[in-house]
Amino acid sequence: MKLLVINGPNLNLLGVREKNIYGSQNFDALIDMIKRKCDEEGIEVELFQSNHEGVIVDKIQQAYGVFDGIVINPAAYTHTSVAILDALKAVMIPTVEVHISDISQREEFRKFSYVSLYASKTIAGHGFDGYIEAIDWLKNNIK
Ligand code: CA2
Repeated sequence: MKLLVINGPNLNLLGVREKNIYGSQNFDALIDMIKRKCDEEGIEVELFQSNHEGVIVDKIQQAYGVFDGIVINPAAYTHTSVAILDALKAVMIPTVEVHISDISQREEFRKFSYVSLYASKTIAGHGFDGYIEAIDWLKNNIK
């Protein structure tokens, strides 16, 4: 199984500020944790982070026919991007959406997710563990 893990804008700054919301571990720790998990499970994984909406759209388009599943934390684009939603709908790759924080308990503008209109599952508020849960879900549910 081949998974693509996409992280959106500013997630590369994890552990720098807002530690009360996103925890104190940095982005490298997140990447290491995901790589270790996929290694243990015998899953091939590519990790991708971008601060640019169109670059994320390009990456999703290029995933067609290459990846069996996508784990995506679209970060701020969660709440704004019809383009990312449309790209996911176009490639039709099984997708799990992850948020480190519980977006349902934060500001009003974070409560709506465009990506959740396509994602098979949304995991929010479980910290970094949400990515592990997403990988497990895809492993157990991809035919
Ligand atoms: O909870 C999540 O994972 C989010 O996707 C994180 C995004 C936020 O815009 C979403 O509403 C929820 C923010 C990503 C990183 O933001 C940082 C802000 C300050 C310092 C470090 C990271």
